[in-house]
Amino acid sequence: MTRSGPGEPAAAPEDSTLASRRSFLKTGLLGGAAVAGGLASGRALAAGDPAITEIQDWNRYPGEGVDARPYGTPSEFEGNVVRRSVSWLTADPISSVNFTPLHELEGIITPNGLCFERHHAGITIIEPTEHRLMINGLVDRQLVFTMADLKRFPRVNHAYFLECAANSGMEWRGSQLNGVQFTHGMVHCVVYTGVRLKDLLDEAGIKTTGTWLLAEGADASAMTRSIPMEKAMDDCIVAFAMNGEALRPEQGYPLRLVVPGWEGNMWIKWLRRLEIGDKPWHQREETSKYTDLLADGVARRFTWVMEVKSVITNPSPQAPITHGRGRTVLSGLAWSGNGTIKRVDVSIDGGRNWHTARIDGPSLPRALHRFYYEFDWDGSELFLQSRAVDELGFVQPTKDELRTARGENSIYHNNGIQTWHVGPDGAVENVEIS
Ligand SMILES: Nc1nc2c(c(=O)[nH]1)N[C@H]1C(S)=C(S)[C@@H](COP(=O)(O)O)O[C@H]1N2
Ligand SMILES: [Mo]
Repeated sequence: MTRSGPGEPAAAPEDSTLASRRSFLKTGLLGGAAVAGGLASGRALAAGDPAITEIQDWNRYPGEGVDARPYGTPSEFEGNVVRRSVSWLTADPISSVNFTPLHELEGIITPNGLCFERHHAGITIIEPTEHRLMINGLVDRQLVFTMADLKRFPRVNHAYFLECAANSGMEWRGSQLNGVQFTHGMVHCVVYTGVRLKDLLDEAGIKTTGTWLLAEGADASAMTRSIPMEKAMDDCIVAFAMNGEALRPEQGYPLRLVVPGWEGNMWIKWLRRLEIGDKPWHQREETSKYTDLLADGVARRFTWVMEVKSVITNPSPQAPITHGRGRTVLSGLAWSGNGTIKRVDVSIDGGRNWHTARIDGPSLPRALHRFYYEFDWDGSELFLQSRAVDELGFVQPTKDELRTARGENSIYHNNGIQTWHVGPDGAVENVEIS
């Protein structure tokens, strides 16, 4: 390395450095922040670094005016920050999935354009003025709402994670996909705006025999799931906005069901109908799919809650350590369908020693939590793991513990501890050691 990294002591500025600094001051272009960065926490102010000693084009010419992008898009230099799919996973993109680039994101909120997509019959395009939500079945009054009708109910705002029950499903029997985007990217966390499902159900008047609700989508898959009335009356939202703007077409525009903490499949997109009944409907998505085949051949059904889980997003296979030894920031995400995350532990030696990570940012129930662990990397190989504990005291299990409890046949509901191997060169690989 020619310049000292952040983990190494900053060298005293040499005379030549001071000289170039003085000439910079003369031109009147020196940013105060650059000096502070160079002397305090950054690399030593190096002579002859044209990135700081030369005036760049962006410093010389004015840029585009306002309205160059009426709907703003990310910097052209962030073009690699995209959803990605795995081509061999599904036969056709209309019934497929892509993945959130977790290793490229900060904080707890997923930008709308990066929320993973899971469709069973493609992205349905709905004209909002023609969209209707119907409530029928065991109710006093069968009702139909337009979007305008719905927006006259009191609104609520909540940040919630959505995790597909199949997230990490490919990893049940061993490590397989080399990237946190692919092993854990079927999760996103969004601030939803909508109306309480309870308010709509109260308006219809649920009969005392009405103990189950069937939610149905307006897409060609007519996705349908049974939801127990206690959950429907508790915290479910009929949402029309995400992160402050209308739902994206991929996420169910103009209306989707939000079922906090429960598996993503129940969050019906393009929501068109709510039927009230006295028993579950046993639809395809709650029998053939989204059930857990146990070791004895029995399929466990209705495992709705997404249990406590975490993963280190950086470093990870798509985000290796490139700065060499010294000061290193480890970052990750934790979440639980049971509420908030109480603690996250991090190990850099494959679970022998654990350190309490620092949770930073809002700690909201059933939302993603961001954690950090800062350490000095000595350049030796590491086995990185994270283990979350939720507010009910549930501890994220190892994959061996999961397989002992549930056998080898499962796909869904894998909340096991993930291990990343870091080599001396900083390259990261998906491995399994426990
Ligand atoms: N109408 C409808 N709703 C749906 C689906 C669908 O294909 N059609 N897919 C479900 C599944 S399996 C998941 S994991 C989530 C994915 O939500 P997202 O695409 O917003 O990430 O939507 C659920 N709701
Ligand atoms: Mo899903």
